Amino acid sequence: MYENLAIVGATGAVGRLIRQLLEERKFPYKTIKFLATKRSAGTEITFNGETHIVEEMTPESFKGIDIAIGSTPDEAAAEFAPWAVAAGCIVVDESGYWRMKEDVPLVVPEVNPEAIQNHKGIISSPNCSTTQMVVAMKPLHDAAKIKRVVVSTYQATSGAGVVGEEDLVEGAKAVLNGSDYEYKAFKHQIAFNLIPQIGGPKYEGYTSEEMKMVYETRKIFGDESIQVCPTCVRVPVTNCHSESILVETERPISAEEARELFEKADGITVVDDLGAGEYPMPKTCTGKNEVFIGRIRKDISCENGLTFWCVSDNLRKGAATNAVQIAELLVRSSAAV
Ligand code: 2RA
Repeated sequence: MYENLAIVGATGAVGRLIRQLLEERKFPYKTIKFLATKRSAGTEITFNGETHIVEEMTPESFKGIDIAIGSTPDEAAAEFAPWAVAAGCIVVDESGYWRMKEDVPLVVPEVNPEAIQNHKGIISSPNCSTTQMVVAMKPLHDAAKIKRVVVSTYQATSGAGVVGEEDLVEGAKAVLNGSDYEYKAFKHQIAFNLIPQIGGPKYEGYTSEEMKMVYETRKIFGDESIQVCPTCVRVPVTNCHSESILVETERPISAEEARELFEKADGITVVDDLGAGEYPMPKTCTGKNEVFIGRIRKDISCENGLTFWCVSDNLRKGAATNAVQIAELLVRSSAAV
C-alpha cells in the first residue's frame, strides 16, 4: 500500500494546485508532509483542515515515504529524486529534468497508463503543451494511426510562472497608462503582443519548447515514426494553453467520426458548434481538469488530414492534475497487487 506522501515544491503555483487537487479528489493517505527548498521552509499551510509546516527537503526527508509528488525547477528535481529513490520512495516528477531519461516512464494516464509498470523509482509528467496534445491525439491514433502532426500553440503567461502572469497584468497597465514596465519573465513586451519564442534555440531553428513536443510525443506513444512540426507562441492570456492541431492519419477520418471518437475518449470534452459561437476558450476552460476540443473539421488541403482547436488549463491538466492522476494510478495498482 502506498499511504505515506510527500509533496515537494509544495509552496509553488503548481504545488499549491497539487494540494488543492489532493483535497478535491479525496486522495487516500495516512501521513503527508510538505517539502520545499530552504527559502520556503517554515511556511505554514493548511491541508484537509490541519496545519502543516513546510520542511526543508534533505536526503532524510524521504525515509518512510511511499510516493513523492514533485513540482520544482529542474536543478531541485535532479537533486531530490535520487534521495527519494534511495529511500525506497516512488517519485512522480513534474520538472523537465527526468522526462527523456531512458529508465523514466513519461506518463499521461489517458494515453499510456501501462507505462507506470516500467518505473525504476521515477515517473515523469510531460510538459504542458505536450500533455493536452497527446490526450487529443490518442483516440485518433488508436482509430487511424497518426503519421504527422502540425501544431501551433498559443501559450498562456502562467506557463512562465507567477512572474509571467505579473508581466502581463502590470505590462498591460503600463501600456494603458503610458508608463514604463520592466518585463521579468519575457524578453519582449507581452501585453498587446505575441512572442513566437518559448525556450531557447534547440534544433534546426526550433526552440526547446517546440522540440519537447516532438520528443515527448514520440516517447509517450512509443512510436518514433510520428512526425511533429510545432510552433510555440506566448500570447497575452493569463491561463490555459490553446493549440491549433492538424493531424495526418493513415486512413481518412471524417469530422463526424473524429467528433464521436473525441466524445467517447477519457479526459476530453467536446465544445463544437461554430454556428452558435461555441468552442473552447481560455476564459471558459480555466480551473478545469479536462482537455477541451472544438472547431473539428477536415483538412481541405489534404485527403487524410483533420484539424481542430484544443484548450486546456496548463497548470491543471498540463501539470498538477496529470501528476496527481499518475499518483492515483500508483495507488490503484498497489491496491490491486
Ligand atoms: C511554458 N511549457 O508554458 C512551459 C511551462 N512548462 O512556458
